Amino acid sequence: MIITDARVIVTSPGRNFTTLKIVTDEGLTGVGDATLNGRELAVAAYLTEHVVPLLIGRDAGRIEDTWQYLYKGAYWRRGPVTMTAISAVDTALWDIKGKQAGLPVHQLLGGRSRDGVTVYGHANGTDTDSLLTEVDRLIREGYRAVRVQSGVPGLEKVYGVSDRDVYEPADSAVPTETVWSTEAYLDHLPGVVARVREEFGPGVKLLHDVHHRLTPIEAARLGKALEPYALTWLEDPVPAELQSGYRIIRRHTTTPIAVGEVFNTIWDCADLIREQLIDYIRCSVVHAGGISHLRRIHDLAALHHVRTGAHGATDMSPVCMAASLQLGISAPNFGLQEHMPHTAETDAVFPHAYRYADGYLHPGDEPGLGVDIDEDLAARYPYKAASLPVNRLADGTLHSW
Ligand code: KDG
Ligand code: MG
Repeated sequence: MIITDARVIVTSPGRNFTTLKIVTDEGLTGVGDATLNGRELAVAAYLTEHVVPLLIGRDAGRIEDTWQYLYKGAYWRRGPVTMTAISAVDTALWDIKGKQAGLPVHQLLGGRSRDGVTVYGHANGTDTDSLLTEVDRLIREGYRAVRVQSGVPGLEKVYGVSDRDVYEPADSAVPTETVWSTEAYLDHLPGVVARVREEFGPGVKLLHDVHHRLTPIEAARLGKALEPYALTWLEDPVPAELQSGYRIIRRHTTTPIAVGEVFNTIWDCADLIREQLIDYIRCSVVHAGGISHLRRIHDLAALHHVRTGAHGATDMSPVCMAASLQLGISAPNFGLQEHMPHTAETDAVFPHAYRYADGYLHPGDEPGLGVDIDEDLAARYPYKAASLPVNRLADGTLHSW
């Protein structure tokens, strides 16, 4: 089966998404998510200028060879733009392979290892009372795992929290500037988690995302303070460019650690996994080389007692979510899948077979990934520049967001 066309579609049904659609001579098509939040057009250009011309005329069945060709053939390896583009191609080719076989992709990955993919929802509160209301709502909706994020007294804006209905951090063409205080955060958070645990008991899995803001020794202190409340994971406590930094956290606390949403390849987490410095690896299909490469990361993790915890914020399109669920239902070391539901407009642009029920997402049994893009509808939502915020300390120093 030969690739005859590949289209890059940028659409903004409430937020920006970049999608690759590959077309074959036999009429089968496949889709891949190519969304890199705040840098959507860079990936679109990379695909259009440098990848699509190479795809035309290739055998759509040669998924591995195409991955190697785009990775090794670029000479400039890795990086989020390159790897997101490769992810899109890889995912679309798996979609086509599944349709050709008449099977959902998880059947090509070894079949189901479980009945449903356990998801965690987001409970966000500007203060502790509103956070408790949100946790209660999610538990009543069936969630067994809840990520808790809270406002911090003295800080106007904190990652994960807003007073609007839908939290969307990429909120302005020029990055919004927010002020950060590690001291205020470390002082406040343990009390918040204590309240949530006290209110809801041991039956619910609780998670928290630090969003890359601490140093290893600060993260170690936080992990220790949170031990009595038995978090399922503390996410991205420290920026992970320096993987050895995680040794310091590990030395001091038994709070489990989850990392990986900004990683692009297995090399970003190889030491973290091999040294068992983390408990959950959170790479996504869209940013970590597609189904082919993420499966390798998961397999390395499985050998080292590390479970999966796939990133699933709203900037992973429904195409990424569909692919993530195909992996999640089949991976032996699956842990949790993040679930931050998309808007109705986004769901309409990306019709999909997956569905939420009682704390689980189910990928469905449609051949391929079970997702598509409605190109006519997509054309009605033009791209709108939107960047993620930046953080500064009170004295103006730029800090990780
Ligand atoms: O684009 C950035 C978001 O995907 C990220 O801020 C969300 O940290 C995140 C999470 O865990 O969902
Ligand atoms: Mg995160």
